[in-house]
Amino acid sequence: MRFSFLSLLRNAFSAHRDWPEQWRSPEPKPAYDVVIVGGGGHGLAAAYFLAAEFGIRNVAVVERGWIGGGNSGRNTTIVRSNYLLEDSEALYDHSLKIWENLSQTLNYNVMFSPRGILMLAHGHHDVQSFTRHLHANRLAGIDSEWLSPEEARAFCPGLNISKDIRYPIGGATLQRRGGVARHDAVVWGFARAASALGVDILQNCEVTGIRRGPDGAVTGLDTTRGAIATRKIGVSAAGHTSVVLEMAGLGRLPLESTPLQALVSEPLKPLISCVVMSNTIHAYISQSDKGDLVIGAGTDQYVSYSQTGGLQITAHTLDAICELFPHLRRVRMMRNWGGIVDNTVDRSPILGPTPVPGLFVNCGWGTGGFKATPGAGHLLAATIARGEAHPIAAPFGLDRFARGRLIDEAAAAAVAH
Ligand code: FAD
Ligand code: PYC
Repeated sequence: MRFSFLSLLRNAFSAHRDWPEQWRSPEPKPAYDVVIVGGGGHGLAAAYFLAAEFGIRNVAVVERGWIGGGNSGRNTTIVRSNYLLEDSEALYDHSLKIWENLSQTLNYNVMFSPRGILMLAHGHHDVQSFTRHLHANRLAGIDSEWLSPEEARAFCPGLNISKDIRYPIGGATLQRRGGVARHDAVVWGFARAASALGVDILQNCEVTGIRRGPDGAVTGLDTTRGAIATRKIGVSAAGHTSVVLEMAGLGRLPLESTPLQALVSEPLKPLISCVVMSNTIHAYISQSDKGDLVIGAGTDQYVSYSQTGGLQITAHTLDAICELFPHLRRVRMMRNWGGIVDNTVDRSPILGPTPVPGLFVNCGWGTGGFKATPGAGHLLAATIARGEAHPIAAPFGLDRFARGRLIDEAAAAAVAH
């Protein structure tokens, strides 16, 4: 069923009660050509592109809970591509270009809103580091502008540019093509489009084991809904990736899983029309279309699988937000939550084949993988279909840790670290 003006009108006459289910919920088949572990945005996008672009439709996505119940449904939805190094610029801009037409591609409104990302520089060191990013971005053809404090305030009215605060603003970079999207809609849009192409989405289906044959190659998976045979597995399990890959005997991965928190306020009239991020004081804010202020914090500084996190982290973030936007001091917060993010030492993802034949991985997106959802899914699909890393993904292989060829994006990703 395609969404169109006519179908919306027709369904309006039955108070929208007659829409068919958006994706199928089949029983698992005994075997698939490819199984994707993890029904977040990345896993569903990979399954969609396998079917849509590479003609591989006998695919299952196995999700231990419900689709989008992990970080895909818990993040603050910031989308941008203003990273420092060429490999990362190519990776994140590949994704941003897909975002720009994603609603049309999926025939599903993912509410991508390129409202501009303002990244605040506090102090001399920040100004130097941000201008270095800006020049690197422009050399790579990625849009970035420098704004003085006054220009930043004109772009984002209400921003406190007083010199008398703890971290005065020395300027800001602006990526106009960056913005936000509706996280649930991204998950649902990919699920619906993948299911329509024949992909089986298996919820409440936890992977408990990965089977390998005498030659070491994968032969299938054990799940809480039975065994599934397959020769190709793509793992896109975010904070649980190391746990899943250990099932294939891959040993310890260079990943640390930590909680990352966010919170939302009561709904307000339109107040903040762009996204504002401050790496230095670990705070970022935007306003959802419902009117809630969406606020994010830094990671909790300990390894944990708790999806809550420590209250002192959010208190610290609210201190920063109140300093940047003093008129928000009396706004009430409605709820906060956490997700488990998988951080690598260089704050860049891991995407590619593994030493186990037939086993592919997409992880390590840490605090910054929402923006990469369509791009990472596309690159994982291409890598699985061809059996070797897509050229854009190639620098991000697991082997870079052994070779010492790290892609250090700590500064570009640092808002939440
Ligand atoms: P997930 O959505 O977590 O999906 C992984 C899935 O794997 C989960 O649904 C999980 O249940 C499933 N799984 C795990 N183990 C198993 C198993 N054994 N069997 C079957 N299934 C399993 N990124 C940005 O770019 N911008 C932001 O503004 C941003 N803000 C963030 C704010 C917060 C609070 C958090 C927590 C993260 C934020 N991120 C942001 C990061 C971003 O959310 C993630 O990098 C991204 O969503 C990862 O998507 P995913 O599909 O890989 O993971
Ligand atoms: O990667 O842009 C980002 C981000 C913002 C908030 C959390 N991650």
